[in-house]
Amino acid sequence: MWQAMTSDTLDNRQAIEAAVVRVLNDQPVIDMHTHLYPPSFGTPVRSSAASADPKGLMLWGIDELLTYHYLIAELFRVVTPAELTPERYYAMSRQDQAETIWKHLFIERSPVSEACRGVLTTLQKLGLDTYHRNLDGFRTYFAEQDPNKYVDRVMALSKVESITMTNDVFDDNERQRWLDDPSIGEDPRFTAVLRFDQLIVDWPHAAGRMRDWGYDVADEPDDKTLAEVRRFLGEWFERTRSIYAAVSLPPTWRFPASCHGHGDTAARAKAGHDVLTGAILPACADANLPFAMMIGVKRGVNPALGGAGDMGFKSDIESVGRLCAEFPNNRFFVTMLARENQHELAVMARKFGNLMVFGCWWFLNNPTLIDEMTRMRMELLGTSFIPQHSDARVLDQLLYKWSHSRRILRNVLIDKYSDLVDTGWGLRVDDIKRDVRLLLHDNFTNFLKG
Ligand code: HDL
Ligand code: ZN
Repeated sequence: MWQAMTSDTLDNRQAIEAAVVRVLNDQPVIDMHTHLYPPSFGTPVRSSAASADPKGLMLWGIDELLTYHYLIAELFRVVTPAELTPERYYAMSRQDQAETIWKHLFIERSPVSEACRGVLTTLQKLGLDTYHRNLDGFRTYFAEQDPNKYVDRVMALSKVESITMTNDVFDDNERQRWLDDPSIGEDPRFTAVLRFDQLIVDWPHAAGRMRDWGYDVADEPDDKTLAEVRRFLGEWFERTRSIYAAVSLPPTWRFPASCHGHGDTAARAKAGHDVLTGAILPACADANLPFAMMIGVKRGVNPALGGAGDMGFKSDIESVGRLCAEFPNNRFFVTMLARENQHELAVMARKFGNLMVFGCWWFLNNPTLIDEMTRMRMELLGTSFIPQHSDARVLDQLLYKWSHSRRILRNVLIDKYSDLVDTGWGLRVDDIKRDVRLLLHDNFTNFLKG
């Protein structure tokens, strides 16, 4: 007996659109990859309610928004070396850096890039007047904010239920904070992810650091070394209460190992391979943690730009498939940085249930590509993928990154549900609620549980 169609059956585009808009606006999202921190990690931002910690990790407010490394890259497209060099820029105060970017990218040119538009969306969502372009007026607002209350406000406005951090154990500043204060990560609004790129991409350097920390590891990863890496990871998984583990990998990464290319050696690539297979994946399996691989980044393509100098290149999807096949007891979050990898990544996810595709990463986090990727993924994977993460580095960016992405997801869903209804399918509001909760929340939490 066909289930009776309730009154909330949606049989036309207008009804579908209204339902999708309402459901998307109501569904909180878990942001599964950010570079955000709670106030417990200190903030370099001065305000009426908090003293500034120059090496603090919680970034927020107009000067941090304007000096986001995406905008630094765009600044150096429009100034000549005679006007400003990256060296002179980085020697400026944060406020002077922000004013320089505001002048060149917002006042002297229209802020039409996604990163520029994002600053203005953020200010607008906070109820500030972007029409009069008054930078000092923005500063007055932010100077009055209490960082802790501001976290709540931004999360409520952006409908972000939980913020997932990136906790790089090889970052001395961050690592020492965890060692100095075991409770530092206890803010219930944030969860931790242990990040350790160097274990795979630069094992000799990682081994040296681990020896400094008291771990008995060799430059050649023998069995004792692999056991020590598993101990190291287990201790830091526990200390941070990480919900998954993560690395970013260069476009030359291969599995099984081969030389990573320029500046790498076959020995170093093999060491990374052995640490991955002999320590990282067993440690993740022991802790029932998924392993996230963000593949395709080449660091320092233009070293002068600092954090703005990285680039993405096409990477090897076959290596991802081989890893998923050889480690069926591990679960893998994967995102890739090249547009050219997106279709084959989605097809590879059709082959492996332990592969969860996520996000429109970094140079893909632009409306045109988010739309293209989300449509393609839905046509290949249905609702079994995680469409987006923010990658936010500045707290307030949640306001624009999520509003821009929800709008695109809305357009995709309206089209896909309209195609569905055109087949005579009886679509209900509850169907949309279930699907949107999967895309923004449950696909992530279910994959964490395994
Ligand atoms: O490695 C990463 O996690 C990347 O997201 C980088 O942090 C990058 O600089 C970034 O912020 N992308 O949005
Ligand atoms: Zn990131």
